[in-house]
Amino acid sequence: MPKLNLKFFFIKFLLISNLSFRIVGKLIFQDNFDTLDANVWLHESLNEAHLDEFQLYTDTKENSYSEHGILHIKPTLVVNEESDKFHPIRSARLSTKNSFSFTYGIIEFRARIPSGDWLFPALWLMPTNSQYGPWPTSGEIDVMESRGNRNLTDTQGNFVGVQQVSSTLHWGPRTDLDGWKLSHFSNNDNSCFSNAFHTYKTIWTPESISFHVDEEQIGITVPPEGGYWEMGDFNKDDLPNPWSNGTKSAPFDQSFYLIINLAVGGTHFFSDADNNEGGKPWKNTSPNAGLDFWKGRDQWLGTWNLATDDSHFLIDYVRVWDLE
Ligand SMILES: *[C@@H]1O[C@H](CO)[C@@H](O)[C@H](O)[C@H]1NC(C)=O
Ligand SMILES: CC(=O)N[C@H]1CO[C@H](CO)[C@@H](O)[C@@H]1O
Repeated sequence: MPKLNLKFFFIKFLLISNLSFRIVGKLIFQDNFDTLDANVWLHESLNEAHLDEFQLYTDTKENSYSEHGILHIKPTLVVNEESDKFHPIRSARLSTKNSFSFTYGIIEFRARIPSGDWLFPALWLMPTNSQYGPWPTSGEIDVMESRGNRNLTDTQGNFVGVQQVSSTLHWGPRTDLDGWKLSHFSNNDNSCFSNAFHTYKTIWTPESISFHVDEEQIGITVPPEGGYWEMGDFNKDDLPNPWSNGTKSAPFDQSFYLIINLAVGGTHFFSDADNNEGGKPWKNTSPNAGLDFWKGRDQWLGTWNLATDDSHFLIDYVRVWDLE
């Protein structure tokens, strides 16, 4: 839970919820996916930061295409190969890195998440210029992340698969000093986010960043006057403040771009401590997690209904408005 003074939080909340009626400005970006426009969406390939995941990203129509106004990101299997550093899945990651970036605004995606064990869909934003330094110093805004497992529970017994979506900000002066836990919010619904389209919205202003699912606010982060440096209590770490020249919303006072992707597994996002019906075929400490995952496919392949679009990440639209 964010360490916020409650009174301060409520006053801010009232101000901001009031404000949000007035702040919607012009629509500055819209894609309804009548086509998948290669001038807008860059197909990103694997980058170093995601080598631990089990997919490679392609730009082929097999893994991403638009159909009846819906963008499909479809995971496929690589069946004719098996090696230690194996990535057995193909998928897609699309971004507006080369076409559209913005600072502050309202971002709304309408999407249906996929179901199938270990599928990991995400709608998020990354910094265009990483002005404050490498990840996570320049920030990351995760509008929505989820897990495709139908029966995955955490150590407290809460469903953390398709019954849950979460939103997170990543920020910190060093990789091992990421304050994300203070700005992480999840929302559970036992009717499952994979059964229908939902809207995922982020309201990003100089004062706060709030996350909304179907118009309901699931969380808000309001940096104090000392900004994210103060919020993360990083003074004690004896490091220079990388955001000292920024505003109190730094690193979230710079330009960001949109990303839509469907990842699979990996050694960071699925806890070994969680309980999955069917088990988990790899350990996050395994040096060959991708191969372990593939060898254990009897445990998960049956949960991907490959004859239907259940395993596809479906996106109806993306819209961004600036602030008034
Ligand atoms: C802030 O700006 C000053 C003057 O341009 C510069 O010397 C300093 O390195 C900057 N600090 C950071 C953390 O970027
Ligand atoms: C054991 C168990 O709870 N199985 C459930 C897994 O999830 C599906 C879909 O929600 C249910 O139909 C099963 O009963």
